[in-house]
Amino acid sequence: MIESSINMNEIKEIAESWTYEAAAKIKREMNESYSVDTKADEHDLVTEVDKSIETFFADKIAKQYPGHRLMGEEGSFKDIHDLNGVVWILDPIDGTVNFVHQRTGFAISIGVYQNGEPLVGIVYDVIQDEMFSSVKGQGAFLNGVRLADLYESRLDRSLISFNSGWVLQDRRLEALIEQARGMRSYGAAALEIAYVACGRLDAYISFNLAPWDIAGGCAILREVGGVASDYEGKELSFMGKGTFLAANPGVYKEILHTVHTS
Ligand code: 2AM
Ligand code: CA
Ligand code: CA
Ligand code: CA
Repeated sequence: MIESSINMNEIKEIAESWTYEAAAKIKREMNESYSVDTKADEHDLVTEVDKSIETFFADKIAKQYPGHRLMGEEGSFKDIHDLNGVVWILDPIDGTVNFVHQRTGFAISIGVYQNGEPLVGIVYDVIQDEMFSSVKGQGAFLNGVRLADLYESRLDRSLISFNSGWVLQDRRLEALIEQARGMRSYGAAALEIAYVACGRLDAYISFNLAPWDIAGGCAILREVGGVASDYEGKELSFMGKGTFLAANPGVYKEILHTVHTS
């Protein structure tokens, strides 16, 4: 498929409208009783709602774009072994622990990628009604208002976010805690990347993220000049799990320097 045959603006408009529809469905379903299961361990939850939202998008995409493929967290990823053509990388609910325990602080995340390159990004905070979106080469938006390009900030003036548990795994994070202005933790990777894009955070770090956690946020971040890679500075593959660093461009350089010297 050649890129000129793809209408990125149409994809963004349609993805946004499906996302609003899916969000209304989540809000209805969260007020009814739904089953909650654990996946790998007690930290890792999945609900009936996660699955029903993935099915909602699978049906919509198959009907509207039969040539596109879906890589979703709740099962559809199993059929995807490469990023050839157009792939919708979906997290139906990012921040499921927040969804179950806090009933806020979760998002729908979509990255529409063509041959591994981001075309469209969507990260929607369902309860706060904040729609972060982007189209390749056309900028990123929060509720339709264009986000400013990130200027190069400094680590000593930065807010950094990661799950506090990661400190137990990688003591190099202690140096960052010392050097940053402050730490935050939201428990929803897609939102935390979107927050880096809009300047609420200057960096977000994780040691175990999948493509659907990061695809939407990375598409958005790129449009404002933010940087994302794995924690050692290597390029992301969007196939398989790994470490992750998203940051303001100035802070990114300082974090990688700290990682490699501590
Ligand atoms: P999820 O809610 O879609 O599972 C929590 O800090 C963040 O990391 C969330 O974005 C969560 O996504 C993601 N995450 C990825 N893998 C995880 C895992 N094995 N257990 C818990 N959260 C995970
Ligand atoms: Ca999950
Ligand atoms: Ca996720
Ligand atoms: Ca999820």
